[in-house]
Amino acid sequence: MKKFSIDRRALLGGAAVGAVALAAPGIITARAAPAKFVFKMGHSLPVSHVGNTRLQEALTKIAQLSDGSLQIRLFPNSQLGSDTDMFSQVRSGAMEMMLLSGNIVSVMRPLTGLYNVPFAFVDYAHLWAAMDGAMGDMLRAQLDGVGLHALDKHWDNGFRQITSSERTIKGPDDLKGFKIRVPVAPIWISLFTSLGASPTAINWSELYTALQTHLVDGEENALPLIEAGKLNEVQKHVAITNHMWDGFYGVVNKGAWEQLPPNLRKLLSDTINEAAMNERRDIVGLNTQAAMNLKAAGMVFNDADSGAFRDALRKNGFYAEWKQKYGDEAWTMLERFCGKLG
Ligand code: X2X
Repeated sequence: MKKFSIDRRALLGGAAVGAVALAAPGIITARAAPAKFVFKMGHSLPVSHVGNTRLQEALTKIAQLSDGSLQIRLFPNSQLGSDTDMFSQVRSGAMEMMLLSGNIVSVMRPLTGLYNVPFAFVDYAHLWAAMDGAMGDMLRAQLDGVGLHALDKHWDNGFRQITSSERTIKGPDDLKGFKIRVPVAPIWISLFTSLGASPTAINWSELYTALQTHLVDGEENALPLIEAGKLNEVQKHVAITNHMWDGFYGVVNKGAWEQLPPNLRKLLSDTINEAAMNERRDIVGLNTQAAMNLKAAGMVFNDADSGAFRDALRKNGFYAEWKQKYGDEAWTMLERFCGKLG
């Protein structure tokens, strides 16, 4: 009988190969290669974003270290659909893994976006203490309820800034009537409505076009993503507000996770968590670099009065409303890491 062998290079090159080899009848013997797992992983970040490059590195490493047993094909840039579409695919098992923003999953499990409370976190030291500690554990446990296994280390999207085509935004008054795109998440709509703006929820994958056609006049995102998404082509001003931090959960469909033997689970978690830690470091440096690049590309930056925004939110009852929505236990947990809000 013809000896069954696996060409490792072929395996690394094409995810379908493993599946084909397994499916070929009558050639699996006791000495055959181990079972193959071929997963799909999606996210909405542009190909050039460091979240994508760090993830691709990790997935290549997983394929190599598992000798081709676990191959995860990466689909960046919303190739498999918008964040909202991918969220339902990873829950159903149509794809196995995703970098999932808290804002997307907060529609079903509000607590997962607890870190999005505006002006809660002012620096990374407090933020990572929360996300790598008891608060992060509390939030990750929520994902179990939507059929997902959450990896331990959150990925950094960054502190968010407001961009606009025409307005210079310095304080709350400048937001009056401002047509701003926000992610599909209740707390964003509530935030900008309470400040007198006119928010529209749109997925990231539709954002460039929404700005280009002036469906909206502005948006808010972290500088590295503003740059990678080339939003400078359709926006002029950047107001440094740091109004909110945002990140991504690394998630695996629970059924797919449970299918994996313990050694592959460990390899997957360790490698992707390590990549997340590298990506966090990259983002810090990129924040400065992206500001320089965006200025060189013609964007005009101004500092905004974060204190004035925060005062406005205190006065208009925003914090009181969200404290009630999240509940005392979650709010106390948040304040344990970021200090008294509201
Ligand atoms: O949709 C956005 O703005 C993004 C990509 O930054 C997220 O938070 C999902």
